[in-house]
Amino acid sequence: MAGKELNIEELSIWEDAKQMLLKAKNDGVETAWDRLQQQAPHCKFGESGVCCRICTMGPCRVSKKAPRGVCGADADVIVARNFGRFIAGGAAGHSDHGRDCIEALHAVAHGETKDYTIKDAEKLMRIAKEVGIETEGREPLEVAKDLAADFFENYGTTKGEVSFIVRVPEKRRKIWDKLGITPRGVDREIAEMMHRTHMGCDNDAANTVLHAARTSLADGWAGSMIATEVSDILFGTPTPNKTQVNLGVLKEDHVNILVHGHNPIVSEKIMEAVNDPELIALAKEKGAKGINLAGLCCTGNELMMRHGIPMAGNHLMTELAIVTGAVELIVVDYQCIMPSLVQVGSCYHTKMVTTADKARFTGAEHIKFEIHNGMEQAKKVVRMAIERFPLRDPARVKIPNGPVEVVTGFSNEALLDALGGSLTPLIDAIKAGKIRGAVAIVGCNNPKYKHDYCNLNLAKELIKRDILVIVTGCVTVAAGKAGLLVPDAIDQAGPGLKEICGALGIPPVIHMGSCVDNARILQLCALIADELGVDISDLPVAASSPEWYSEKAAAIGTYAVASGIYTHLGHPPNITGSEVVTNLALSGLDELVGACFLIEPDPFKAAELIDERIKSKRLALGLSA
Ligand code: XCC
Ligand code: SF4
Repeated sequence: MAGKELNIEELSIWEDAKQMLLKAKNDGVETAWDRLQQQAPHCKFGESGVCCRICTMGPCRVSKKAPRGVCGADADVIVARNFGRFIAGGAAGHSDHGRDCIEALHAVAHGETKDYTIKDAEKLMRIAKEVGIETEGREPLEVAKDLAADFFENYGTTKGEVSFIVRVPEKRRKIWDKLGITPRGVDREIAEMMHRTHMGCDNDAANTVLHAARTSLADGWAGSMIATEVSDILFGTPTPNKTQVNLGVLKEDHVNILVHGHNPIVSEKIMEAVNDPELIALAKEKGAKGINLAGLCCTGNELMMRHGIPMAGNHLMTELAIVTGAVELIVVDYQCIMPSLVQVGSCYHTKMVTTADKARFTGAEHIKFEIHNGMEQAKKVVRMAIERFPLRDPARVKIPNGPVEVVTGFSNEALLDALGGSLTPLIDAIKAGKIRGAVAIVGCNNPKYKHDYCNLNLAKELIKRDILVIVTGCVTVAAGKAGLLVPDAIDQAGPGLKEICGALGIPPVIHMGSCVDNARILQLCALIADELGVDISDLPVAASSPEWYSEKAAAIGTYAVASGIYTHLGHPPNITGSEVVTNLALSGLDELVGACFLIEPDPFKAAELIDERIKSKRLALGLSA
């Protein structure tokens, strides 16, 4: 191992993380923080986006001395192409997840599975109607067939534009049409991005960036939005419920199973299987008091939103959860799953199980989940976990104590309910300046930051300023661990936000779900804009991903900006090698789509700058600052 000894105090703000980092060190377990040190300093060409590997005349790394690649591409073209493919990767991740949800809906509608059903028929009918499907006097399953077919079409090109374009405010649609960035089909935009960035195609950086915007919009307003809506139809629309977060949710005397990944299709069945009386009896036979299920990352968010399953941690806690020595099995589907989990697991008795053919891990056991066998496979996985309980070494178990309470489950439907059925109370509070604006803090962890320092401090600073905070993805756990996801947290909010949230009995930081559920926030912004008769870019709102790491997070940030939402990132994507692309991101897009990116690693400064933006939007609407 290279480099100097890591100072654990500096790595995370959390007690549970620090305890496990110390234990990892003593147990000889390597973590992401160790490997980051081995990788540093990072390659400057890669970091600034000027390394091109798109053909074998290269690879080319451009510099002052050699300003063009072999084909003649300059830094702007190379950076734009790399960025375009980065966005395509993220959009593909969310959207392919959405496709898996449609396949499940299709199978249910056509009677091809008994393992999945429609849990929210009311929502099914509502969504079908919204996208123009006849619902009058029809059976839900018949409507579901048509809805699945319609959603499948969103991936191709048959329709010219994606179905949820109906949700986009009129003014926004005009901007997209004028720029030629109205998303047509999910797969089409992604494939076109791959085509454009092949050698010898789109060699105009700004033009490539605009298609990146279009690709990201196909993610936000189709791939992710479909994933969210279909998941609600199949598994229920979330309503507020209470649960707990941090590593303390693991139980020393129980079989502990972790679900990790993104799509609720696997985790929902695991949740049912851990409640199977036969399996619970088997767990007791093996000496455990019962079976305990906890979530990680976005699949954890999905289960927490809908069912109040506790969350053990976010992205940087995934390795550390295994270091407790108390996890019998971790079952994953796809995305954000560190390959290192296999190695960490092998240092203890922890089994890793993969479930998707598109995400296999060497060294893990593969139990393939299909729509027709989800329940059977889930029981197999849970049984396997139980069998491993006797292999646990009690001497190597350490579970940090003191899980923290959270309130979760704020779908837009639930939020409307909490508001008494209409957006009016929220809009009135915004107009009166009691809630000055809203900011969605979303996304990941990244070991380049002190774990959750920026996620948490930005949330705290914003609520102090009477700005409502919405969280999804890995930021959820940060807010939750700090006690911000409970109604009592209004004590940390400014007077206006305190008054409104207090009256409604909701926390000042609202949990809206997983990363695909950022589509809920898009929809909410569109509803508010429509209600006020303005564009999304006129609203006193912003988005932020302080500690982001993934291609998916970049796609989210880009669709937020293209939808008119000013977006803060803690650090830039790998684009700084191009002036054209950097200037577009930081200001040029503001003129084109009414929003741009802000880059600021310091959460306190970021809060200040976001607040400035909200002030200017409020003043432009004729409201008090
Ligand atoms: Fe992944 Fe979605 Fe990021 Fe967390 S927030 S690290 S993308 S799990 Ni989506
Ligand atoms: Fe080099 Fe051009 Fe090939 Fe990229 S596409 S590797 S810049 S020759």
